[in-house]
Amino acid sequence: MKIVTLEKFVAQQQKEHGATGELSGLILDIATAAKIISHQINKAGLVDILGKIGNQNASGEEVQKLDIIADLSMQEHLKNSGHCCAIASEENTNFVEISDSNNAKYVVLFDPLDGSSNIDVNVSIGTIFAIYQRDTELGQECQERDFLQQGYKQVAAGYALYGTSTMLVYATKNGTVNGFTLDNSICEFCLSHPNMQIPKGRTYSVNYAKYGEFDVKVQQYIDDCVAQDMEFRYIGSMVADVHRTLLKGGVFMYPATRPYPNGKLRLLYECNPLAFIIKKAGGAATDGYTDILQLKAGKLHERTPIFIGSAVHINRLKQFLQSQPATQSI
Ligand code: AHM
Ligand code: MG
Repeated sequence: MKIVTLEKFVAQQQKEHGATGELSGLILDIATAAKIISHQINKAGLVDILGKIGNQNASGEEVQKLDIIADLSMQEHLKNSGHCCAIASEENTNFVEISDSNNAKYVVLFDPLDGSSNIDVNVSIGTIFAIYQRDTELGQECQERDFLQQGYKQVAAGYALYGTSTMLVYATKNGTVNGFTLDNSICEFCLSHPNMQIPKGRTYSVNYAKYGEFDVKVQQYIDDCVAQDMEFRYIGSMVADVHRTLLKGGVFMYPATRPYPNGKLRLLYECNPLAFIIKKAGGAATDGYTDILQLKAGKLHERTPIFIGSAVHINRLKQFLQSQPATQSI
């Protein structure tokens, strides 16, 4: 079988689109960070880097939590990339400008390790990223508005999933969604899922424990999923739940709840990039009323309710939510 490495695939895409190589370079830098994070996650149990900061390893070195290791790894590779002028991480309050890269045209937002409650229990987690062309002029200082762009303006987005195997799934604005599996023996991501398309499917995914905190219309939709004899799955890592949804279809939701009236998940770091991928694969994503990719963030850590999956299921959900004037039960 002919093996297509990520590097080769990216080079082919660059040639086809007559691109400059900057975006290709960024994607390869993110892939390198993902390989390092994957390696750290795989050995986490052995070297005791799970759990809280403050532990020391056998060499007496300070040991950091995996989400900090992931954040530092992404930061380091993007800062050295030369292809982005600023980055914003879900782990940090403010964006970081890359001083010697003022002439680079891209900004990158990322959730270094999504699924934090699953880190210590050996359940799938992942790195999510979104790439935008800056709004400010080349050579100028970056501004917050470079990051607060609507999701449909993403030039590329994707995720690395650290599961039974490590995968990188990404799409560019003009391309399809493609999945690459890490072959640890050669340390390369190899094309394993070309041109991914979301099937209709029959799975619904939600934190059932919060059912009583959802709007009555969301509850009615969930009851309908049960009545339709749909399957239920919930991993508790959005990136893994959305990956399953991409492969198997159905719907993943994190609605507004009483403690989180604007939803829990972050628009810029989690929802936009995953909505970009699902939409490119033929699916849809909404906050219940507005397409996720049309939402305009007012701040870096803005949250939103999200319903994401195959178009058939999202359309049915919207019929439930939009049938009568909204009655907020939360
Ligand atoms: P995180 O970015 O701190 O990991 O939080 C986001 C996670 C999502 O991955 C997941 O879908 C959700 O939070 C799980 O929340 P809950 O435990 O409330 O179901
Ligand atoms: Mg997250």
